[in-house]
Amino acid sequence: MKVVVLTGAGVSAESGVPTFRGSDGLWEGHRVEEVASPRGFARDPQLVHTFYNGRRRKVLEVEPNAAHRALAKLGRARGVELTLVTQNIDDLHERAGSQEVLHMHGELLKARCNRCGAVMPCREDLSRASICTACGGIDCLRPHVVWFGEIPFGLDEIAAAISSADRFVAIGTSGRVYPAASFVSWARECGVPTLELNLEESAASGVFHESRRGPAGELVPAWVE
Ligand code: BJW
Repeated sequence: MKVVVLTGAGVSAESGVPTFRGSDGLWEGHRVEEVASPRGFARDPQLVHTFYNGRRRKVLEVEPNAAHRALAKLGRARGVELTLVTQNIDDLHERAGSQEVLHMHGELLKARCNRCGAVMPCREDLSRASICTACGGIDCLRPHVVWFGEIPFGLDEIAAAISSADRFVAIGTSGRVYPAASFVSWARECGVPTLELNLEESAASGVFHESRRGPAGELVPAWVE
């Protein structure tokens, strides 16, 4: 059975990682779009570094939860071919034991050089003074993440996996950010049954064949069993 799972911020919420569009969707008075866009980075790189440095420190403090563990178990289940796509930039799926996680919006624990294109591990704070370990350039590193207006990673692979899937499941995502928000429609167009697991109704709930409401830490293990 081929299963495609798309996860969003809600899957890491019970680990203590804040979602984007929670109560006010703001970070210290800035809209997410201001700090997660190439224009925002060009305007105020240090502000953007500070945003990601804080999130990197937070992610290094937290642990995977029952939802991450249940998805890792699903990936090991006999007869299941799982494509795990996450919009999350944390590494909690990997730390729970999932392998080959497709990080369509990038990874917080990596940096990328704007000058030579190298991608490198990054567990420390980034700043304008950080030096690229590949080319030696200064003030050329950025978080290895996908900002608004940039093309997400792995879209061809994701589209192929959805088109041949037996089931598509979206967990803890608001359905407000494209193209991930369109995956459920892509699945339906291919005749794939679709399931949503979310604490609340999302912008895409109406498109799914079935929606279940509750915390991912409860819903995902119950679904995987
Ligand atoms: C729980 C829970 C619990 C809580 N248990 N559930 C106009 C119309 C249509 C599209 C556009 C438009 N204008 C611009 C666009 C495109 C734009 C876009 O979508 N904008 C929208 C805002 C309208 N998209 C892009 O620019 C993308 N690129 C693109 O389109 O390229 C062009 C192209 C693509 C493909 C083909 C051809 C051309 C890039 C988008 C990049 C998004 N980047 C971010 C930042 C990444 C780095 C970082 O993390 O900082 O990605 S933004 C942010 O949102 C982050 C997330 O991955 C993403 C999605 O958020 P998510 O995961 O859904 O979180 P929340 O907070 O929104 O929701 C949490 C959910 O969890 C809620 O539903 C809760 O109920 C639930 N929940 N606790 C279960 N315990």
